Amino acid sequence: MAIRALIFDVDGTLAETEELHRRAFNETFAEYGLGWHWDRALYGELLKTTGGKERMLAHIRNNAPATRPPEDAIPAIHRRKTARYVELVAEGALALRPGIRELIEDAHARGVRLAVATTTNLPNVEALCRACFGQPADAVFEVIAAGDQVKAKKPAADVYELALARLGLAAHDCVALEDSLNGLLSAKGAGLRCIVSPGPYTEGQDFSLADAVVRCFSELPAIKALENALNPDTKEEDNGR
Ligand code: XBP
Ligand code: MG
Repeated sequence: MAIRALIFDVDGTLAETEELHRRAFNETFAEYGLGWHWDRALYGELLKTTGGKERMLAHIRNNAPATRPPEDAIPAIHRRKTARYVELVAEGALALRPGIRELIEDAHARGVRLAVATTTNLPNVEALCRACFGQPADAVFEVIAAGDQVKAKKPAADVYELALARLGLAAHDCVALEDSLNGLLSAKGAGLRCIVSPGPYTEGQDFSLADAVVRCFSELPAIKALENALNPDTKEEDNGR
């Protein structure tokens, strides 16, 4: 089945962003005097909850921190965190994961359409594209399904279903690229083939539902390589090139 579109996850897939998100969260918590500090271990746990606002609520409900802002203050705190994250991204703190740029360029060259399906929000996607591609997000991706545009975040299928609807394509025409179990479940829930490349926070999760798992996206620098990864039995014999 020819691939008509690639649908990329953002955090952990386009770039390893979670350490920068964690820094933006912690700096914002300090600004608000919450006395919260999410270290790597705690953040790794909290990442099981997708969405920054939902993650803060999960921290309050599951870890009962000494200081608990009223739940209706969470959106404002998250807006401040987003503003801080956008500043950090604009300072050049992020790099695309190896292979992502080459794959996107090859897709553009071959007329394979490009979309995003992410839990993070639009300002964060825009900041990453400007910093890492030197272009606005809509110059790189035809469709961007993000954050609060859907009621249920990953692992629910909503955000991938939204991307498919906006592309006007069926799931079998597209391939999702992900880094996490939540993302994989979301893509599979929408009926998509999904290739996973785990990152530092998602290593060791159960990717048995993935159509392919690669150590690094640099193994997929072109559409042909991606097709081979999805159909290993039909892989063209390598004629020694
Ligand atoms: C990963 C997420 C996001 C980010 C933080 O999104 O779950 O919540 O961790 O971004 P993706 P926000 O689907 O791209 O892997 O604070 O904007 O939610
Ligand atoms: Mg991700």
